[in-house]
Amino acid sequence: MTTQPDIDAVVAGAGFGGIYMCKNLVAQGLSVKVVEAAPDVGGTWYWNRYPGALSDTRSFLYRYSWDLEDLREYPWPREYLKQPEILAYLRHVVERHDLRQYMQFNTEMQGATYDSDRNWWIVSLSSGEQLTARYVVTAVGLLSKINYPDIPGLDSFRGEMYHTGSWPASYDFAGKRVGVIGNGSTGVQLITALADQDVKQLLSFQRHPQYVVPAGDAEISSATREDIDKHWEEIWAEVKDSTFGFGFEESATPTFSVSEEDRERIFEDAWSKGGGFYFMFGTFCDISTNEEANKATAEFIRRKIRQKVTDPVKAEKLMPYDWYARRPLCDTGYYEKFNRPNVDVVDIKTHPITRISDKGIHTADGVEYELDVLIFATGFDAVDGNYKRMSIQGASNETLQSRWKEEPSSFLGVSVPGFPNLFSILGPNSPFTNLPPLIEVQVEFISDIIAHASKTTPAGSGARGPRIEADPAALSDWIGKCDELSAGSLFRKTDSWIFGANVAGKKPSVLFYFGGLTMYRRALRDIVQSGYKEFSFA
Ligand code: FAD
Ligand code: NA7
Repeated sequence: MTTQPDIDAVVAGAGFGGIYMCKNLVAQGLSVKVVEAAPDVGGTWYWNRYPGALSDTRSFLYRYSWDLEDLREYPWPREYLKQPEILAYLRHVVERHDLRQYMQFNTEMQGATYDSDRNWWIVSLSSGEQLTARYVVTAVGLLSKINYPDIPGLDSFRGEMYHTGSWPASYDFAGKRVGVIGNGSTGVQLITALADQDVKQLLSFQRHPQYVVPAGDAEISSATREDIDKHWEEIWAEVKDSTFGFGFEESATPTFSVSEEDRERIFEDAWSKGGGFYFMFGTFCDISTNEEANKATAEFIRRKIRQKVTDPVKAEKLMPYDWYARRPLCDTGYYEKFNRPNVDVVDIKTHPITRISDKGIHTADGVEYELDVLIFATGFDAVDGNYKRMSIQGASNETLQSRWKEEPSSFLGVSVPGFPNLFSILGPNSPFTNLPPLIEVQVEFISDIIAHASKTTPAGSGARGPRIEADPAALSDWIGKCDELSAGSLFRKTDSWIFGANVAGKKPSVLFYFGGLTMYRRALRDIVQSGYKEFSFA
């Protein structure tokens, strides 16, 4: 009987997570195969090539922290990175560390079955191959499985139709009537960019208006760059010791502890400095938890919208009145684009879309909007979306998909009891933060636990290798913590992908840990220092 699997580890996904996971496991001496559904590396940034696609984490923090020489040398000319720049950066990392040799593209992991007798996973790939692997790491992304709304008549549209999360290599909208459904982070970026292209008409079909603050994008001066280059170690230490990892100190000041005058000044300062997370969490500490604080902040933003949009009818349509409690957004001139005569907003909350015809969109007030191009900026089946496409069968023959049907959950976002030697990056109940530093923390935790298990497996029992499994009680505790930490948040009262409340038929649940990066890292450190007592190493 064969006693060794074909390979030590299969990693699914070649975005930020999969690339670093591959690098670390190879460095530990493991044999690794990364399988990626796309034709190349990049993950999110391979697929989301829509015009205006931008990271809204500042450039210096949307990268890996572990290569100091590269941090000092790699160029980033502006405060924010555009999609092609992030894709180029990830390709550069893969080339620099010679990781492409471990990667197989155009290949999806379709499923995996745990073989308890041999303690390995039998991994099925879309290429038709089956591989046995001691470890499987899913780095399949949390904003990756695209969400297409199920609107009657969708297939009858005769114009061009696109989803932002699967954008074509080339397009030409000059002189065309373009409709965009969706105005989340993606829709805001896309609309801002398309308005500058020579489109005949641009209509935003908008259900909920959003609160959008300026990003504060600008060129990076050589003095700023030099200063950052001198202080990388301190910068990363501070980032990893913060709540959101966005490079600012979260405010500890309650909104109503200052005078109205001071409040206005603090908001104005943040508005001119820019940044979505900064505006929500760097100004005051209770905007996402205190209803009155939230209302005061929302009113400030509405005043700004009124000032920016000259047509009062358009301005009113763009004005949000629900909680300011979705992922904070920032822009590079979104509202101003609606001052153009060929850019308008259609309020589909008041008059919902009834159907799509061969010519365009019909709304409940009987209007037909004729379009040449229809774009869905309708987001993602977040966090567990990509897992629904796979069948992962664990130690007791139960599948992860059936376990997660009611409520996707995982211990620390990385491990699920009953699924030994399977690890996820950004799995359910991961912290809600800037993601590259979090991905690093999770990758390093996974690498370390694998190294620890290999060291502690007694000689002679090595043929079956280590079997690492999270304790069910530890998972229950973690779910309880996630529930508790989000209980007072207005985010939880507001429908969005953060609580799985954006996809028809998906049951909303607590998908994130709201304790922040520093508390999360502390929790991981305690686990490591206790000798991983929340895990069994059978
Ligand atoms: P991804 O980059 O999503 O990569 C997952 C990969 O797995 C994909 O390439 C996919 O093809 C592949 N895959 C999926 N299923 C399978 C399978 N079964 N088999 C093989 N391969 C599979 N985060 C921030 O922190 N800051 C930002 O400013 C920010 N901006 C964003 C803007 C946009 C438009 C989007 C969509 C996301 C943004 N994010 C941002 C989130 C972003 O997804 C993460 O920052 C990061 O890219 C996640 O990396 P990842 O490797 O975990 O997953
Ligand atoms: P989001 O933030 O989920 O936004 C999706 C948008 O699409 C939002 O405006 C939705 O309206 C709209 N939507 C979704 N389904 C429909 C239907 N059926 N009809 C009309 N409108 C619809 O996704 P994004 O891609 O913008 O951003 C996701 C994250 O990626 C972002 O936070 C960054 O982290 C990167 P709604 O507001 O729900 O009424």
